[in-house]
Amino acid sequence: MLKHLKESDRALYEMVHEELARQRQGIEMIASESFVPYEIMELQGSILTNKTMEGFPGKRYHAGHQVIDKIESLAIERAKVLYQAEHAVVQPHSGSQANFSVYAALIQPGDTILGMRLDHGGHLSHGSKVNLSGKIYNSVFYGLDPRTETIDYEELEAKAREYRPKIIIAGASAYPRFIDYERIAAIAKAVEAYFLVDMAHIAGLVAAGVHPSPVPYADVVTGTTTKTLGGARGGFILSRADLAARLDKATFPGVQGSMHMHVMGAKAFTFLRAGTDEFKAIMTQVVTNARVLGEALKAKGFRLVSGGTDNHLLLVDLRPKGLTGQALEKALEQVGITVNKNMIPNDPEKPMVTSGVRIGVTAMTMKGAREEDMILIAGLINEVAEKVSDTEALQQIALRAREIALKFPLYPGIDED
Ligand code: DSN
Repeated sequence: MLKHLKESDRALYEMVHEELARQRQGIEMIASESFVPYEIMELQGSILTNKTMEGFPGKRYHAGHQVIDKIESLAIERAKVLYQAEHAVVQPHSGSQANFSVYAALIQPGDTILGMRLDHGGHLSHGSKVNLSGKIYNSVFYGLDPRTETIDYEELEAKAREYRPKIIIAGASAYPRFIDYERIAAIAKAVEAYFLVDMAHIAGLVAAGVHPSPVPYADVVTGTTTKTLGGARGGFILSRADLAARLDKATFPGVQGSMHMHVMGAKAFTFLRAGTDEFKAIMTQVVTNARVLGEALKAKGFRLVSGGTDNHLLLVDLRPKGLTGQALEKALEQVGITVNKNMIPNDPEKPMVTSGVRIGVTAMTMKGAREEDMILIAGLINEVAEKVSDTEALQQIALRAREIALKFPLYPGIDED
């Protein structure tokens, strides 16, 4: 791996190897992470990076597009087939960029958008005031029902009727439950709003058919090819055919310039792989692992926001353990278990402290972890929670965490040249 870099930039080469060792030896549980197959790294490191290209297949602003047209068309066709969508845009550099393309396509600056509160699990690009989406557009929010900690659809409807948004956004970064797309679509129709679903976190689960698809209900669906899709680092958009031209134009020249052809190649492979039985088996295991981990943590006295999970992640309320998210994240990091602190609904703590952690199982499942490993990991998380300040105990737990991580070789032999 990186044999040329090894000669020309030893310091950077060693940093990459240091990170490889961290990924191999650690228990990775950041909910937006996964481990990509070799093909993704090959494509993202390929000569495709050399080509500058703007426009769309058959209508380009640079010459030499014969092969590039074929690759982009392949990625588009595979995305459409995978999600049974009428149109796909595969140029967005990220999920956030994809969302901005949708806004640029469908609404004007100053128009109102209705999204899920960031501190209830929504995403920055859904109108947060600290994000450009909340500065350009007039953003209003819905949240969770405090009793069930699931989306408060009545509040969503009331806000939709009060503010008459031009777009209603569903989708989240830290929401462990199914979303009732049919119900939100009906609300959007009643107030004549577009319905956008950002399925970035669950795109792999949807592709595998282990999570309901928003495509039949939404006007537009955005996603990323990372996270549960486990592929290229980028975004994409799906829509009905009648919105195709507006979404294309909003992406280029509206929001982006040239596209990233090496990532485009990797996206084409991502969409192919996500349609295989092997991928479906991994996603099925992701859902099982998340459920088993959640039950095991509950048995140890942790509280899960909404009581459980339907997808790849858990939102854990640490107040019953007398801990903040910041304290547990730090202690877990010391033993090689990587999670992120996360606000829980109506969190009394500040965003850099929080009362919760978000735990995802995609990466470890892609490495090969199964139910029995989830139970062991839950046990370790509990031990850490009970000994956050006991350095000696944490050192002992770290040895056991490393043993679990090393059961699943990551990219064996990749560092041998
Ligand atoms: N939205 C961030 C996350 O969920 O971790 C990054 O994709």
